[in-house]
Amino acid sequence: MVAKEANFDGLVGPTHNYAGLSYGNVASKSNANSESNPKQAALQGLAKMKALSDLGLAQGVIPPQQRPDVKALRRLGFSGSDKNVLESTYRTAPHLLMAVSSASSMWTANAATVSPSADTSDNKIHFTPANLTNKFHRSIEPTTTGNILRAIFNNDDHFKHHLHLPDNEHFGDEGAANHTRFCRAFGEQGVEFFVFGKYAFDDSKRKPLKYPARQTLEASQAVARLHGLQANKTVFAQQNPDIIDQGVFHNDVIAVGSRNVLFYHEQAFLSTDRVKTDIQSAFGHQNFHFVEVKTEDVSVQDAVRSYLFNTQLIELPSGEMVIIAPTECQQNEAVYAYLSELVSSNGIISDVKYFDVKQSMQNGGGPACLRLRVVLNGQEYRAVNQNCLINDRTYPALCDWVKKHYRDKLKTEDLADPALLDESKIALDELTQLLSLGSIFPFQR
Ligand code: SUG
Repeated sequence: MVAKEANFDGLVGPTHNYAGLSYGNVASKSNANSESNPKQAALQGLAKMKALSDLGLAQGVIPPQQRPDVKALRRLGFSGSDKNVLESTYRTAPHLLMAVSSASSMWTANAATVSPSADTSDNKIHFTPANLTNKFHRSIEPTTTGNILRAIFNNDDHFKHHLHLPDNEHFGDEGAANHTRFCRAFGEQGVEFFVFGKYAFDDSKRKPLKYPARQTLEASQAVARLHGLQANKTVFAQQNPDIIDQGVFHNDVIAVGSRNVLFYHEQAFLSTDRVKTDIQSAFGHQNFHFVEVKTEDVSVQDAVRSYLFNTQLIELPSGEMVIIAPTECQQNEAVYAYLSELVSSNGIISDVKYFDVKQSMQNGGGPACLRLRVVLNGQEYRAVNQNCLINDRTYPALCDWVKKHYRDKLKTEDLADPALLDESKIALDELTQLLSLGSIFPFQR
């Protein structure tokens, strides 16, 4: 088998809700306290996974984390039975209960940074879970993320797992949401492109004034070092601080790349010319396509609303490149016009396929947020836990599992219901058996 790119999507967890936890993420704030539908959210995500698998792509699934995270609340001084912990947190610090109940691990673009074996010094695939320090509700994900990745990619000959970076803003790391890889063919040495929001060590450099920059250059450099990447095949670029202040909280909200294509908004980077020169010189003399979207065609605001760039650029087995977009892109006039023109004229991207992932979108998570890309050659693919791959057997089993265990309505006040905690534990215990993952959750250890 030639090397191919697999997408590992996060399965939405049973506590999916809208708590308005992410300052700087416009959708999260504007849908705060709306009623969510966890069952629909999980089924929407699974439908996207199955569709990509049916298109001939390798597709995997990453399980949700245990929420509410009662252990995190105990660490913050709440005590007694689990029921008491939930009740007293809800009474005295409801915002904490919301934070430890978030199903945010579904956005697996933030789970880790992954470097394929063709790029690393020891020819293994390297994984570094993201520490997600900028948001408390996400900072409780990385340890379990590491356990989950080790259970899915469980083979020391092929996979190298690192500990997440030190839990400090200085090394704020949001994983693959700010990382893209370019290559001629997936199995060949590629160029790894890291986009950061600010310098951790130099206050004289520009940074956003209103919203936080979640990724630092220091963090990106550390990940590149850990993965043993070659300096002349690694590019670091600063995100435009002005667009972070307009709600572009990760680079994958304003740019997406694959193979020899970078699709991006003209305002995405602080210095676009420099980005283009650096990528082209690292890529070498082969053809590289910079597909730049002008503000007059699509404003930053429309890009943020529709998630035009939080799309997946996938390569079908026929070699065609296709965009996987959320239906919000169809509903936005400027964006739909742009995409229709793009596929009819540009010759690089041949089609757009639209998916309804609205439950996730309302928290600021589009199709690209929901997936972690892992390039795998034949041996590596066979070394992956095969029960975590989506196919005609696992897909219906996972849909049945969701239908059996998930609620179809959830308000933030329901998070204090001890029955939700029990339901989630029972569901996750069954899921780990379905996916043959062993004991990965704290309640199983
Ligand atoms: O970290 N939203 C997530 C969305 C992550 C999207 N990921 C990428 N762009 N790769 C975040 O801001 C909102 C949760 C809430 O408000 O209930 C949230 O965590």
